[in-house]
Amino acid sequence: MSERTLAIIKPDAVRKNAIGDIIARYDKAGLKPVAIRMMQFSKATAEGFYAVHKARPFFDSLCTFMVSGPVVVLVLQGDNAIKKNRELMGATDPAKAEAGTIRKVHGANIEFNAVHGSDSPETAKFEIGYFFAEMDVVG
Ligand code: IDP
Ligand code: MG
Repeated sequence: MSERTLAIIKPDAVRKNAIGDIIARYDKAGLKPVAIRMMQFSKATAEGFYAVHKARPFFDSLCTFMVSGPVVVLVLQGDNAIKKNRELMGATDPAKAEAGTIRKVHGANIEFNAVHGSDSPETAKFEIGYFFAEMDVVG
């Protein structure tokens, strides 16, 4: 079933000039970009996006990281896009991620882990709507 997911190339990956490599991995996996936006998060943008993690001990640090430089926000479309992107990303902690996954290749640690990906249809809907209007998405 074709579906959409939200991906973010985080500030650490943008800083190390990995945008092209990461988008090429989406392409090869059949995850077609249907919207792309480069932006600098404000604190409020980061806190709203990660509101579900508000009670976690790493919340403030995570939000500080996410505003530390520009990010690339994408909507990816394809068969089982949500699960497929989670597999392509690898585990949250790069040390535990499978070889060849984006986080294994580009992540430094459990916080600076290169990419975000929606984890369910409900979060994908919220996250896509957080950054894009329907008219911003093609295909
Ligand atoms: P996910 O990105 O694999 O879905 P989540 O548990 O949703 O992982 O956490 C969101 C983000 O918060 C992670 O991608 C990572 O950047 C950061 N994070 C998660 N767990 C920790 C932690 O234990 N310490 C520091 N940062 C964390
Ligand atoms: Mg998550």
